[in-house]
Amino acid sequence: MQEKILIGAPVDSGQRQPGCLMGPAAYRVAGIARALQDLGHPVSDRGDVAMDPLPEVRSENPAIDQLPQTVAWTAALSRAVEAVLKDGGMPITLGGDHSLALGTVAGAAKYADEQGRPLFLLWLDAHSDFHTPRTTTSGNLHGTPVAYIAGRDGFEAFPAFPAPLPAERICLFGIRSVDPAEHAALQQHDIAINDMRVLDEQGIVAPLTAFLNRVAEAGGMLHVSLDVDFLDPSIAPAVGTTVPGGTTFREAHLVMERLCDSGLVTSLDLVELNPFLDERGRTAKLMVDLVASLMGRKVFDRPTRSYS
Ligand code: 6HN
Ligand code: MN
Ligand code: MN
Ligand code: MN
Repeated sequence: MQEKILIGAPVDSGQRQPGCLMGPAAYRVAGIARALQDLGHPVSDRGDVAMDPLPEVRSENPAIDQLPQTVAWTAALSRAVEAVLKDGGMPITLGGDHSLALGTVAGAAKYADEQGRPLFLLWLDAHSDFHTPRTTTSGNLHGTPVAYIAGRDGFEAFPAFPAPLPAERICLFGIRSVDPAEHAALQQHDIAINDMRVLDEQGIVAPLTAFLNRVAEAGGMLHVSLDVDFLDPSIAPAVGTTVPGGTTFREAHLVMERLCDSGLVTSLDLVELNPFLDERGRTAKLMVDLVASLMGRKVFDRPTRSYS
């Protein structure tokens, strides 16, 4: 089986609430390596990535927080993810706030480009993260990676994104909090937005299957970015940006089970876990269990016999 390679990304420059830098340690304590090994996967842990030296960059937007740090993380994490893919492994980045995806997806995009394969992105999140450094009012750069990946203007301080993903290769899933500037920009793009209403009305399976079929038909690589706040706060309290009305325990597991069956996932981010806000590690443990579902843990091999 393909090696699963853990990359610690103690990033917390993308938002202002301290604690995300403890995320990688919490995943290790919650037993992520062991959970994968128990499923038969070879696992190696490359330890925590270090930030690059701080570049001299600035933004015209006075609200922006910690731009040099975020640019420095972007460069370092892009290299780390690309290196794992080149080694034939599947990178699992343990965050760290969501600004780390500026780097991880850039690394995956660079590798996909070299392979001549299209990269697709599944964004599991309460938020659309479609601000640019120019439009963000909070100044928190964790709200920007999808815009960077889609090639929006405003990221001049960052390394150029290898080959921006066209809208039809991006799928937002679980969305229920979109700022006005993001909303306006999303209306100009054809990005699939499976907000919570879509999931309530159609369920998880139909919209997810439609996207996965596109990935499969294109022979694509698939990067999955899982934000803790994709989950309902009642089951996943350890995140600084909780939004009510998130996915349930079973909905989230079903997404992971379907992703597992598809065999399409080539890289994964686990982001926004803030262990300082957790209750006895329950959110960290849930995230590890979701990864286990994605990697093949199931009660029964399908099809199961059901009784009616
Ligand atoms: N996340 N739209 C809000 C902002 O501050 O720009 C929230 C961003 C949340 C970021 O989900 O990773
Ligand atoms: Mn911080
Ligand atoms: Mn996010
Ligand atoms: Mn979010």
